[in-house]
Amino acid sequence: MDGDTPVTRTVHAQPFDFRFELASSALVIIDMQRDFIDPGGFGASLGNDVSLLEAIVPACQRTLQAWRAAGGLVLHTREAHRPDLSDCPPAKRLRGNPRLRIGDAGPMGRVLISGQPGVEIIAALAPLPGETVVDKPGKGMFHATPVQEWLQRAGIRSLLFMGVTTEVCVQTSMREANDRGYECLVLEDCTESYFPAFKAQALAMIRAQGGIVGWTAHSDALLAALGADVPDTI
Ligand code: C5J
Repeated sequence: MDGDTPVTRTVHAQPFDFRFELASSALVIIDMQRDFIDPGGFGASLGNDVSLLEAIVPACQRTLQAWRAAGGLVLHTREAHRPDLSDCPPAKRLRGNPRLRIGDAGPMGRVLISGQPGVEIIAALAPLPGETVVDKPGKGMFHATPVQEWLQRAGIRSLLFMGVTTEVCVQTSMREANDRGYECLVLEDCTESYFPAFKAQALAMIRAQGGIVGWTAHSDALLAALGADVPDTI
């Protein structure tokens, strides 16, 4: 922890340096769940190349370890609905892939339903006892969840994002957070899309116009700001 005197940390980011204090920051890990990432899950069964998403796991793991070692707060989200689908509007369900919709029986249980194996966070990033896990029925993490109250209670002002997919749940959550006044940084090598061009464009949009939605940075820059060991790529 920062101790009695808050220490301001500086991450070399785009479009300019991102400053935060550990005690008023949370690392938000969006939807790193088995159905999106594991071979043999829902994402793979729809023909997506999940190896793209799997590839960010080591960087996420390293960043999470460094963040935990520094004493930072962690919030995990999962995209998940109630078993009776009462929180899944038809507009969302019916626009999904007709071959496998939310609530259907998929390769890892019912697709995007709380409590099903496919909704579990992958083992490499499993939450520790005491870390908060929020099931969110929307793409954004504030819609129909207690996230805003949780962040306010914890005195959080800055959010650092990892997870999938960049242009859907990560970007939506970040935009919602930005509108609520949080300072948001997305870690470029800790987020991914099934469509690399969408990831590149989402990151470009976030940091455009002087950081219209927030900042982006490589995780090595965060590790350096935390005083953690940085691989020799920076
Ligand atoms: C997430 C999705 N988590 N792409 N969901 O981004 O539908």
